[in-house]
Amino acid sequence: MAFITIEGIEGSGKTTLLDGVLGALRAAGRDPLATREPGGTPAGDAMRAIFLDLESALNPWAETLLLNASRAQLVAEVLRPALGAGRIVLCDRFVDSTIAYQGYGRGLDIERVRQICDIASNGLTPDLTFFVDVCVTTSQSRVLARSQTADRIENQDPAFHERVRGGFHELARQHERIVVLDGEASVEAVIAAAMRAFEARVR
Ligand code: Z5A
Repeated sequence: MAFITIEGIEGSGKTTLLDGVLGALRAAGRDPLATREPGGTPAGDAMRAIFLDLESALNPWAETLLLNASRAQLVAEVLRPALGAGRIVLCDRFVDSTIAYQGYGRGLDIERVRQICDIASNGLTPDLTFFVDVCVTTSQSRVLARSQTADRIENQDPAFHERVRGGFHELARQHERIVVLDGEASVEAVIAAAMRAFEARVR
């Protein structure tokens, strides 16, 4: 049983890494579960749609509460049962994203944001977190290459994404569970570095 989260700014390669780690674990005979935030449950997916919709004029605290409503549902409906059954769970984003985006990015009081996250996560903390780090220029060129239309968060200016990236670095300095991976390296190198960290810390 292990709870592993993957963090980073948009386009950093989180989903690519998650797929790579999933494949490596399955090849090793494990049965991991993969999920993501916001979303991962029917109710959470509906909240995700509101959260990303350009028409949603969300107040930053409403945004924070919405993300954490989705999280509370995911913890109760998916994460706790899977971990209780002894599975390895990989989650694309978790509490660190809220601290980085709503705390550092939006500028909300970080202690109050953390208190809301604590209610939603209900004591669940990752055993290991991969922070896939890329610069904002790389992030934006990857996102643009994928699609010309941006969601509500992608639409923020580069300074917002710089603050978010700085927030993830600050969290990595504070928490030993967070492993910083160079997301500018090749896909294969990022996956290999993650698997080395997994074997050293989780196995
Ligand atoms: N959000 C928030 O504000 N607060 C919260 O608490 C939470 C979330 C939980 C949706 O998240 C938004 O929610 C997100 C933060 C906010 N918005 N932003 N920004 P999401 O995780 O669903 O969406 P995302 O962050 O925008 O993910 P993404 O764009 O799908 O990026 P990714 O998963 O990190 O990247 P990827 O899809 O794996 O790769 C992107 C491209 O780069 C793709 O073409 C890959 O082939 C390529 N790639 C990947 N790795 C490499 C390497 N190593 N080299 C070269 N190219 C690569």
